[in-house]
Amino acid sequence: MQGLLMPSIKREQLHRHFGKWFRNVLMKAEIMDYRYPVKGMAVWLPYGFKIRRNMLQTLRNLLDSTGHNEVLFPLLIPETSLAKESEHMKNFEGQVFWITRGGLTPLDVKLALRPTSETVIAPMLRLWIRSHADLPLKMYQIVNVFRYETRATRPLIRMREVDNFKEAHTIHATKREAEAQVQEAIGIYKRFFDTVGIPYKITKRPEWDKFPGAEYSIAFDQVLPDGRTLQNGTVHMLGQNFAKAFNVTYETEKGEQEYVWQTCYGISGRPIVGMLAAHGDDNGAVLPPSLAPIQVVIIPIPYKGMETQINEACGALASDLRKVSVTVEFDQRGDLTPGAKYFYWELRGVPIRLEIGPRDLKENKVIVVRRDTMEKQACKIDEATKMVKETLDIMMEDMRQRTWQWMNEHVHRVSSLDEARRLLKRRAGILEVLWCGNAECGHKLNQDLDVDVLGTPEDLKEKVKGTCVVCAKKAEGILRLAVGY
Ligand code: 5CA
Ligand code: ZN
Repeated sequence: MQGLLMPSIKREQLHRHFGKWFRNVLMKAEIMDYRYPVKGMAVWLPYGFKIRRNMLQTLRNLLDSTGHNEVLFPLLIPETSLAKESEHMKNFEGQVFWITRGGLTPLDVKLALRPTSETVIAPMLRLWIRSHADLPLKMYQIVNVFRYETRATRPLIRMREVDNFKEAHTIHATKREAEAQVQEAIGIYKRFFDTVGIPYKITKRPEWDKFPGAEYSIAFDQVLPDGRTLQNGTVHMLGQNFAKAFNVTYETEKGEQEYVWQTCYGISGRPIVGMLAAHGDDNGAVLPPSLAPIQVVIIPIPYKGMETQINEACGALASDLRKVSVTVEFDQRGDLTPGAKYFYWELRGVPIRLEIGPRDLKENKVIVVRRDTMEKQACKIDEATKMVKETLDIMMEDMRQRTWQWMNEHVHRVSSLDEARRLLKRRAGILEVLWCGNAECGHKLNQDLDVDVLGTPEDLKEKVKGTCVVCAKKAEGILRLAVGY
């Protein structure tokens, strides 16, 4: 794959040209090749695949440790199932890839490639659930889903084949338990985003923008460097809508039949965008140590007559680091200068670079370079493992703090439409306005400001005082607005 990546790479500016920067990094850092001949579908490259796997494993661990069981349902949905819940069908019908033939034979019942899996799971719940003793059921699957998106497709952000879709589905006896599950899911996602160093605002989507078939939807949004927001994941309260459509009931302790209550929550590959955007710089990716496939790269600085000694010192250091579970790459490529190697690994965002040259070796030293700040420090070779471990921890914490600070600086409370317009013009991020609670005023904001209505804060407990920014009636709460992806 060498042809893709070497060496005359034009650097792109993260903040001025985020879109270009992002595509450049995806390709040049060997994360994803988006040139596949079907729109909205892409190829994971080796380095990207490792990042993807680490991210996926992080979430899998969180779900496993909170009582979710991993399962795998089929890809195809008979039209009769997809059509059962009317809101769901209304919304997804136009977004579905349909299979109408098996070979040359037309199918009696059209089959949909799953756009998500509520209607895949529901018919099975009917078979599995008898009584309250069978509940709760908490499961998840990691699959590809297909959506014939009509808005502009973009790598990872808006795919038509959404791969590594991590969807959880839970079934409960009571509304209270389902509500509690929504809260647990929010907690799990917070931990997930914290672990991978992605900041978020948690917002309840407005009534008119909830997941089709849900009672309400809660989303995690992040401000990207271009001021637009990215929805990195959502948690939905499904209520009894699907249970009623599919007639999924259970017998209560009193012997009565009741419909079950459901929740679902999902995260796609989008957080990889979020992670790259949150930490990257003009030199490329900066990966958080928690996700980096390679945490440390060791680069020998060759010197005539000392090659063997330098390589031996580097090799010994690599094996010491591996012993303490640090992932290391010892870059021994003979055809590249140290400078070319720096460039190569910087682009890929490897958190720490270690260099050993002739003078360092004489002084028993190693040079430690942090990717996030590019700070250089010398350290004794026999203290290097300790230093690396500590630096990885410090970096993780620093990166998390910087990105949260940046995000918080891009959330603005505004009190007039003029102010909102001004801020939107300079792509300032998320705006918070006072709102009367009426959908009409929400739609008006959407139209007049050409902005998306994210919804009402779930992460703020604040009694508001004042008037609606649109109609000047008494405000009932805050509404968040942003230009979304
Ligand atoms: N069944 C529910 C929970 S799994 C569901 O499908 N929810 S969703 O439609 O909101 O999708 C979950 C998350 O997937 C979204 O929050 C968004 O971050 C991501 N997502 C949705 N559509 C796409 C797409 N076309 N490409 C990439 N990511 C997507
Ligand atoms: Zn109003």
